[in-house]
Amino acid sequence: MERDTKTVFLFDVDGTLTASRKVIEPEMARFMEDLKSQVKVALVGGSDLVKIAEQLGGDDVIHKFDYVFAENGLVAYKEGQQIGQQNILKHMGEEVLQKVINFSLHYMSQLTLPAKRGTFIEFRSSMINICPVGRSCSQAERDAFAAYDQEHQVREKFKLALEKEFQGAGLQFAIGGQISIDVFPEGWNKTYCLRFMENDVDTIHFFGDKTEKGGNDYEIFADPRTVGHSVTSPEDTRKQVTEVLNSLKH
Ligand code: M1P
Repeated sequence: MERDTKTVFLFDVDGTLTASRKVIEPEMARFMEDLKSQVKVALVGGSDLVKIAEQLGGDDVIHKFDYVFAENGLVAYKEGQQIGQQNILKHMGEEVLQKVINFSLHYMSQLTLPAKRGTFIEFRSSMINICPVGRSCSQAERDAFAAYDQEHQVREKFKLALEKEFQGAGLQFAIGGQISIDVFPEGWNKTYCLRFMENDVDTIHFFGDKTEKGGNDYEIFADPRTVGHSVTSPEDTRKQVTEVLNSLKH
């Protein structure tokens, strides 16, 4: 089949192309290479570009995909060239951001968890990532927090407290991965990246695992500009992509 450049397959990273924060499996990497010979392929992750590159084959990641959108697309690359960069500090101002950071540090200081390590707040170019266990935790501590969180809804309760405290402040709070909450201005969710593709292609197929309300794939999955596909694992992604490809050939 001739490459269909009017169709893009857009993928979330964690839980969709890779296991959470893990490196892409060789089989999945080969599958994506083959897919790129048939349609355009794109990535959209909540993580920053450094983390996305770690998971998807190093600095070359911006050349392996037609589009790479880090931090929900607030940091955007097309065909290896940077085409967008936003700044939360300029957008929200120091005062609001400090209130969020102070409130979060205070809230987290009252939590007792299986483990607490370091880097409870990570300041990124377009979002703040808040992490009760601390981003410097080990893989075992990450897994222990994830299990504890499932049982005790630590992040869900924290997110509700943030939403109550910052009602009307123009901020959005999203549970993306396993151990943290992303904070960004309203509208800076994954739908932000669509502006960079919608004039280039006719159809955007989106594949993500956190597509339920409150998950960080929800808005883009439900957006009228995409055809949304909810997946449960990288294996399920391959299965669903193959089904969509087959339907395009008929
Ligand atoms: O899946 C995307 C998320 O990946 C990480 O989440 P966690 O460390 O909680 O598993 C973070 O980079 C987060 O910002 C991002 O949304």
